[in-house]
Amino acid sequence: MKIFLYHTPELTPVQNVADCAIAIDVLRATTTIVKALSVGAEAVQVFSDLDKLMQESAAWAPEKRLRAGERGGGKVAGYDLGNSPLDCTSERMHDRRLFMSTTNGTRALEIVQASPSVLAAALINRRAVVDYVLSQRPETVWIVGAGWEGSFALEDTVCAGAIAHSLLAGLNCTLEELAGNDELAAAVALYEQWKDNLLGLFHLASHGKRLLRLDCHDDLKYCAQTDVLDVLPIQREIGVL
Ligand code: 3SL
Repeated sequence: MKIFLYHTPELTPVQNVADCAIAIDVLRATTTIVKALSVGAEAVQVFSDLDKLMQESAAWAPEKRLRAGERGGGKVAGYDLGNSPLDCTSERMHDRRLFMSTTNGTRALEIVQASPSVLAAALINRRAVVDYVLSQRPETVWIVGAGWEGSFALEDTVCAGAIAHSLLAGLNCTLEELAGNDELAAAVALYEQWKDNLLGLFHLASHGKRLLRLDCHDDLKYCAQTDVLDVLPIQREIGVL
């Protein structure tokens, strides 16, 4: 198995597909997807484009859908939700499809949607993602970080490192054998340095700071937890997890 890490959708080579693609937006889109599914959402359908989301979700009965829209960290006017995992309660989500568009995270999922196997990963479901990869043993795995508007993000990179760190143990192989590119090796080193203080790393991260300015302290704490939900968001049709 070889794992390649691409820090942003823009850096992901779209002319190829990997056997398995893992999209990460720890702050906060993939954390929110995992949380929504854990409390009974029927599915999460992702869109980079808000107009397309509105068109497709209009075909669903209002009591069977929720619309989540985030731009710049805030809720888009007219949507039911923004992008906080803490808003995903079972009362709201149960048996409803979550139609979701965020600034970067849903773009990361879209860029890899042609892969035969597409997963959404965050720290909270790291173990479930690792167990799936270990059970399937794909030859090539791409991890795609959402980043922020084309730039590197610490929180997505450390999550990629957490996944690779756990796969190294599960496969009993060396980093040299597993790493497909330098980015993956650097992500493992980042995780090893910060694994006991992930919240501290989020406070250092530019997107963490952006969310703190928006008073999202509890979101940061929630997103910094590791292996707390046994949920595997996996694409079952294009754009639907
Ligand atoms: O960029 C995104 O997709 C979002 O996750 C950003 S935010 O955490 O909602 O600000």
